[in-house]
Amino acid sequence: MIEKVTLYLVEMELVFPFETSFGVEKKKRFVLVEVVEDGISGWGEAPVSLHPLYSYETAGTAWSVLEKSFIPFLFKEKIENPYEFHEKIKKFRGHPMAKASLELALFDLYAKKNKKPLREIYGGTKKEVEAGVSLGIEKDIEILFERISYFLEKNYRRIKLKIKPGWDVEVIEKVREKFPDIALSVDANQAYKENDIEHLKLLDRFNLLMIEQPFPADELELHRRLQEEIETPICLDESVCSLKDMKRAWKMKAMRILNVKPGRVGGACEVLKMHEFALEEKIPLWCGGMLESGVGRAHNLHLATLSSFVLPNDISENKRYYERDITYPLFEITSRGTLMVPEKEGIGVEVDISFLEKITLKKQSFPTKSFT
Ligand code: OSB
Ligand code: MG
Repeated sequence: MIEKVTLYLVEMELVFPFETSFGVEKKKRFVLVEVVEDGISGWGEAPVSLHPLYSYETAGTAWSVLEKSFIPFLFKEKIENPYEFHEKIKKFRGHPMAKASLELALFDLYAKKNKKPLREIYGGTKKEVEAGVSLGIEKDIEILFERISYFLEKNYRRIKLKIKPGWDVEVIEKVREKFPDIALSVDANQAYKENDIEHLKLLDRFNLLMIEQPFPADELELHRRLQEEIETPICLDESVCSLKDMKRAWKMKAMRILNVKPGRVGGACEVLKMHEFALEEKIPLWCGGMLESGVGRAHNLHLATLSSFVLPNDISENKRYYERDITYPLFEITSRGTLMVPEKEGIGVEVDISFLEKITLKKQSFPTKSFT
């Protein structure tokens, strides 16, 4: 039985500002969850953003529902494992990142108790995972060229560029001139509208691996219309928050590729169901990222070992995100452009508790004395 749950509100500064169609992110503020049983700690992360732009969740909303609803529920129902948690937590609406943080912490603990790496619990088959990098919008194209060159030299297998109206076709044209053969994709984070369809069709000439989430999350029909008119596969991110969403988007041909993030879909159990559907329907998956700390990234790495994850992932070295991370050993890219999946128990990386404490803005353990 779970003895203790601790929440940490953590703030970490990015090595370089990350600009998307939503705006500029300079730091990550997120909630880290630690569950303890028999002296063993399991760790999970709610990869929330500073403002409700990517989704409605923020560090504040995640902390609040964890504190007020999910953690009391876990103790009240005497939940034993992540599978049971997944089934029971469904009765609460929404808040997938908050649910995922607790579920993933339970998965880490469950794997540690079974003395297995998480990859084995999930049935993942890969020992290493293809690393890609997601690059933000820059002040000018020369800086972007430098960034791209830097990550290509480090052997990253795919470069993803953020786009928005005013930073799209011309930029991609210049990038393609300079780097004619690299694996390249773009991500608009919902920045376009119906009357941009003709403009977006111009991206079809650049041999892109995919165009990620050009339209708002609830505009499946616009994605279907664009997909019908272009060869480049459309990949969904924000639009798909469950297996049900995935089935709908696939059946109506609104996507050909899916970016999977455990936080967005409420945890690893949902990812496992989506993996099964992807195998049946031959849908290429890859694991996205939310600029996670080492905890969240380790979880992503284990999930990306599933056989339906066939494309390079948004999983990069710790150093691409943070000068100093909260876990060790660090993930380092191999000469093959991969990250090795830790073989130790659970997530397979240790949390640097003393550094974590230093960057923790707020910490609370449950049950508290006044806990009901
Ligand atoms: O849309 O994939 C996205 C980061 C924050 C929020 C949304 C997205 C991203 C990224 C970064 O693209 C991926 C990473 O963590 O490397
Ligand atoms: Mg995306």
